[in-house]
Parts: sequence; C-alpha cells; structure tokens
Amino acid sequence: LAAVPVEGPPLTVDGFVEAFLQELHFGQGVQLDRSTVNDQYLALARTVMHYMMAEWLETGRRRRAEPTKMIGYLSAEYLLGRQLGNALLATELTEVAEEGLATLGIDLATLRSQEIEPGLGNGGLGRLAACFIDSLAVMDVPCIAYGIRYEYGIFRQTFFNNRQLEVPDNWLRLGSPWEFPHPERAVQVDFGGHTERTSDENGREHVQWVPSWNVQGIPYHYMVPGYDNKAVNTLRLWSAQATDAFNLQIFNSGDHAEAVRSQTFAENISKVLYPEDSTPQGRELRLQQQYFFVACSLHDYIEHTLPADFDLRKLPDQIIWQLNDTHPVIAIPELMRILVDVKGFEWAEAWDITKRCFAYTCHTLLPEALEVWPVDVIGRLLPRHLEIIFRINEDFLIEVRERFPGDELRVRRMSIIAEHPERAVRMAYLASVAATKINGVAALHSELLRDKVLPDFSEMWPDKFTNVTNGVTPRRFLRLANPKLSELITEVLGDERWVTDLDRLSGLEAYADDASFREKFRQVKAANKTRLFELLKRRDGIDVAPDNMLDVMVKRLHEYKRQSLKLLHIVHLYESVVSGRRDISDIVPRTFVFGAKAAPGYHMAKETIFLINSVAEKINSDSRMQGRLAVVFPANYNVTLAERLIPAADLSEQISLAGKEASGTGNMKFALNGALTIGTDDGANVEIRKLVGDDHFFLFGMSEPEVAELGARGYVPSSFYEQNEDLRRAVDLLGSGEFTGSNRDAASTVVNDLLWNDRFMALADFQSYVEAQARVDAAYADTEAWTRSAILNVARTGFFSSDRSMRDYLDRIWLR
Ligand code: 26M
Repeated sequence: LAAVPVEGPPLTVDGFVEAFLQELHFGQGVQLDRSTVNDQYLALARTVMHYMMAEWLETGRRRRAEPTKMIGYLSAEYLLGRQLGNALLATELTEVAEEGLATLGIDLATLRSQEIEPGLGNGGLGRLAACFIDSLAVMDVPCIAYGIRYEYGIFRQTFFNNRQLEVPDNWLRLGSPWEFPHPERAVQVDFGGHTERTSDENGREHVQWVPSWNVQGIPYHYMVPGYDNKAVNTLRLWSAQATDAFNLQIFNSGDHAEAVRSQTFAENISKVLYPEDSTPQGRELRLQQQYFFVACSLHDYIEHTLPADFDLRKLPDQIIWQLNDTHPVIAIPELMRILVDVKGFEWAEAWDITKRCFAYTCHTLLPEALEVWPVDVIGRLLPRHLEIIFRINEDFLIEVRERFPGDELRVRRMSIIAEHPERAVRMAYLASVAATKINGVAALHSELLRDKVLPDFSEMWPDKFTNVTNGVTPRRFLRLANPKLSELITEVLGDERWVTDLDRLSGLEAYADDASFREKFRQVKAANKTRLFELLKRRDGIDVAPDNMLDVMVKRLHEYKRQSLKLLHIVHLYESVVSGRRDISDIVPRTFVFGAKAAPGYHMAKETIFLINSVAEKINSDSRMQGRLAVVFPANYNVTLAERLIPAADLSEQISLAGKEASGTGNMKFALNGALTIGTDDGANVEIRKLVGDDHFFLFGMSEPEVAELGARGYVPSSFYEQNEDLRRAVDLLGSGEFTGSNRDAASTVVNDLLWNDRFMALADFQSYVEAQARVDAAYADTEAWTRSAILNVARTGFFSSDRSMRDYLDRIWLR
C-alpha cells in the first residue's frame, strides 16, 4: 500500500472549532449544550492529538527512511505531569484553542484544571525521565521511551489529624485521552519454570527455558512532542494482561472462578507503582514489574522496530539502552538470553554485543538504596536469567583475578553475587560490569560514585565513568509554569529562542542593573504569588499572607533531605519570640511552605510529616505571631502544584547533608524561576552556586569531606545540643508536647532520633543554617539587591536545561 499524506486539522480558530465539535459529537457522543466539563476536556485533548498525530506519523516515516542510532530509554517511572498545556504549546494551539473555545462559551482554564496528572513516578528520578524525553523530542533525537502503564500511580496524599493518609491514585477513571493502545502488538512475557539442556550434533550445548506461566504486555502509546520542529517521539508504556492460552485452559476446565483469579493475578503486574523512592523492599511483584516491562521493550524493539532481516551483530550501531537506575537492569541477562538461546549466538559474541548496547545511570549514594535481589527470588521467577547472571559473574571474576592476581578480597568485594546476609544479586554491579558507560547525575555525585560507591570498578575501568549533570525542561518549568516571566524574558531578549536554547538567558544579565526591569521582575513574582495563593485557597482552603517572603521546601520526605532541620529552624524562630528573647517585629515576615509525600512504610518520614503539621497548626493559630511567621503544608504535592509553587517562591530550601543528594532537580527549577537558594554544598547545588556566584547563593553546613571526617571521628549529636542554647531550646520545645496537644510521645520519635542517632547530622549543621538564614533576612530587606540576585539566578542557570543534559549524554555516552 502507498502511504497517504496525513495532515492535521487547519491551524485556524474555525478549523479548530470544527475539529473540536467533531470530537465532542462523534468521539464523546454528546452535544455541546448537554456536555460536561469532562466531555469538553476529553474532546479538546483528542482534538489537540489530531494535530500532533500528523507530525508523529511523519516523524516515523522520516526516521524509517533514514535509520540512525536510536535511544531506548528504559525507566520504571515517568512522572509526566499534566499533558494538555504542553501539547497546546507544542502544536502552537494555545491561543487558537482559547479563542475557539471562547466562541463556544467554554473557558480553557476550566478544562485545563479538569486533567488528572499521570503520576507514574515517585519523584526526582521519574520527573527526570519526563524532562529527558521532552528534550530528546525537542532536539529531534530518535528515542523510544519504554516503561510501565501503572493503573494506579503515586498515591494521593491527604491529612487526617495531621497525619498522612494515602488514597489510591485512580488516574484513569475519567478517561485517558492522551494514550492509544495497540493490542495487536501485544508481547508475551514468560516467568517461572526450569531450564533444560540439550547438545546438538556438533556437541554444542543449547539451553531451553521451560517457563511455567506467562502474561502479555499491551503497549499504550503516548506522543512526546518537540517544539517548533515537527518532531514527535514515542513513549510506550506496557500494561499487563492474562494471555488467551492461560485464560482458555482454565475456562475449559470449567473453573470460572479460577480463570478470573488468574486474570487478576496477571493484571496485578502493572496495577500499582511502588511508592518507595529510596529503600527498595525486595518484593517479588516489583521484580515481576521490572522484568515485564524490560522483556516487552526488548522484544518490541528487536522483533517489531528493527527491519525483519536485521543482522543483530550490528545491534550496537542501531540502539543504546539507557538504564534509568538499576530498575531495568534485568534487561542485560534478557538480551543475552535472546541472543544466545533464541538467536543462536555464541556466548562470547553475544556478550560483546550486549556490552555495547547498555549504559547505566546511578541516581543515589545511599547504600540502602542500591537494589539487590535474593538469588532464590530470581531463581524462582527467572531461572534462565539467574544462570546467565552466574555465568556473567564467573567470566567477570576471572577477569578480576587476571588484573589483580592474588587479591581474593577484591574478588569477593566485586562479585555480582553478594554472599551476606543472604545470597543476592547486586544489580548496580551487574549494570557496571555490562555497561559501556556509568554516569552519576551531578559533578559531585559522579566523583563520589567513582571514588566511594564503585571504587573497585572505577579502578578496573576508569574510562567507563562519566558525569552528566541533570537538567529540567524549560518548556514545562519556565515557559508554561511561568508565563509572565517568560513574556518578560522574551520582551528583553527579543524573541523566544531561549525556550530551546536556554544559555540565551545570559542576555538578562545586563538587565539586573536596570531599575525598571527589576520593578517588572518583582511584579511578575508578586503576580505569581497571587496566583498561587488563589490556588491554595481553592485547593486546600489555606489563607496565605500576601506580603511574606515565601520560603519553600518541596521534595519527597526523607531523613537525608532534612525536613527536620527546616522544622528546627522554624521552631527556633517561634521559640525566640514566645520566650521574649526576640520581638516579633524583628522577624522578617515569612511563610514557610512544605510539600512532601512519605513512603507509606517509612515510619520516621511519616512522624516528621505529623510534626510539621502540628507545628504549623500551633504557629498559625498563635496571634502573637501576627502573621509574620506562618507554616503551610498543602497535601499531595505533585507536578501540577510544583508548576504553581516554584514560580512564586522567593527562597529555595536545598538542605540535604552534603554527599547524600545525588543531584536534585527542584533546586534547578527554583533558580530558573528567580528564587534564591539556601543550600549545602551537595548535588547540583555545587554547580548552581558556582554559576550564580557566592553573593547570590546562601551556602551553609559542612562540606562532604567534613561530613566524612566528623563521621570517622564519631558523631555525637547530643554534644551539639548541649553546646548550643538556641538548638537546645528548639529541641526542648519540640519535644515538650507544646505542638502535640501536650503529648510528648507524639514528638518523641523524631526528637529522640535527632538527639541520639541523627544519621544525617542535622544538629551539627544547625548553627550554620540559622546563621545563613539570618543572612537571608538581611539580604531580603534590601529589595533592590535581592531582585538583582534573583535576576542573576535566572540569567546564569541556563546550563540546567535538560537539552544540555541530552547533548552531554549524546557526546559522552550515546554516540561514542
Ligand atoms: C526501588 C525499588 C522499589 C520501589 C521503588 C524504588 C525506587 C524508586 C525510585 C528507588 C529509587 C527511586 O528514585 C530515586 C531517586 O529519585 N533519586 C533521585 O534522582 C534524581 C534524578 O537524578 C536526583 O536529582 C535526586 O538527587 C535523587 O535522589
């Protein structure tokens, strides 16, 4: 058949309205006068899809005509955020849609707020994946992003009696207009069973995996549009379903209940996103999820994307699989299995191919966050893969012994198989052995990864290690989230090229000294605050004082991120006023904003949320504060809320213990939106500070080497408590029951941990933090100087565009 050229509806108001009404009538089956907001939203989304679809088809055609090396991005998470705004931007339809809908009496903003964001990720890692695929489309780099279509994304957080409650995130319930399933491209995925060995006439051994059960993966496609370049990439998310054979067999046996049960069993695999973002629990279902999406993805690429007669020896010229953390690492033995068992390659040649097809990104430094899978769990679920991992390890350890003869300690240290506390596969080691490149996500992190986490591997293969500092997409986090600032930037830079070339923000530098520009910049910030406060009122019933400095800490709740240090600072300020040591009029008026979800099983994190809410309740209702000290904690921080919060912020809190936050990406979004950072020398803060300059960044706390040194000397938190009166008073007040209805126990989990454990050294950094906050107060009092610093933060952080990150991946990893 010949390809018929495809064109979207006309890019005019009339053309748009016609297409919209078509969708409403023939897609939703409803007439305008009887349509609900949801009908209208779905019809609008589908209409915008029509425009994108034409470009998506054309992109596919163009790429097939001239095949070049492709990126296969493998990630268990994509934290996409709402789609409509970005799709309108990409299709340049925003004004047309606004006008067109208005002629029908429909308000675009109302339809926008109807969208439930797909929260298919936990936090930083998932949001990074979403930024990266945006940038690849914008740069017209061929990429298929693969992942899981969780039926339930990250839980919705609510508060009850100041405690976190989790509500299932049923994000598909009102329809999902941005996806289209392709059941005819289903892939079968096998599990369980055993392996059998046979020899052929040449005496060559063949292994056959005889699985005991299977499921099928149904691909759902999402379009990932570029910007002003007609390119649209694909995000392919897999949904698990029972296979027909599986169903039929049981159906025919007459056991209907069992047939239904087995169907449920299969569909459980893509049912829900695991809400842990740092301490993996070795749950078998999680491993099923990982293998499920990886097996579907490799099969999809090899059998359906490559030409039918493709010579797999050339695989590394056509694809590089980027492993987003260790979650998809099972892809390594899976490719070996395909090449050796299915395609008949010799082991050595298969290994040579496999080694050139994978690259690995590590996103952590915490030892407890490194995934290990017990050998018996893998053996039960994926017996053939376990054999392959053992063989990879055997060959690898021979290599280690050759390089370092007689060093058996090293051999044990480096083994992919850990022996204690139980036999388990160290997924980061498997990734490191196989990958062509291993990267950390910020300069400091990559150094620590090389020297502290994987020192033996970097000694063996120094050239494997590299850094790619994270970035964020300027489309979503500047152009869309901050339209007023975007307009101002475009006004002074003369055009919108900065949206795809963020280094152009440096052109703002000159305007930092222009008083009238500073005034406009302040007006933007003020308008963004107003917009945020209206949302908080509507969304959470929260009233926020309009003129306070807005001090924001939003990120997952984790001890290493030290929300408790932020809390100690707040309690310290409060205590100094109520004790009469400081007059409330001497306090620079501030509203502290928290946003944080705790993993449901993370006790300390949940207790910290309870304490923050308790402190907020008390302080906000204490008339002595006169509104000059307020704490707000809107529930369910997510991408949608971030897009409102970040543009309104004055101060960005990035206060992890040095050496623990791999990069951070919120830190970049705040700086780009003109918030100043108070932060430790950690993750990408280091690079932000270098770029914006010390005068425009509030640094505090120990450096990573100082942290290491204090740890080695023996850290005793209570000695800091004893030697610092402000700290002592704050900790005592927090522990006194003052904030928890006279219930001391309710605060004791957090307070006792700070005093007697404090793994992340909050007490050691307290003094320095409070001093830095005093510098913040002083700086904020000088409005003109503060605005100047804020402008320079914007002007000097163009480096943190994820477009730049993608260029670095291309140069350092993908096209090498
Ligand atoms: C693992 C097993 C089971 C369930 C969940 C997980 C898991 C999920 C997410 C473990 C870790 C996960 O994410 C870690 C993460 O988000 N790391 C962050 O990555 C960001 C992007 O590189 C960095 O900016 C952050 O510093 C880093 O904490």
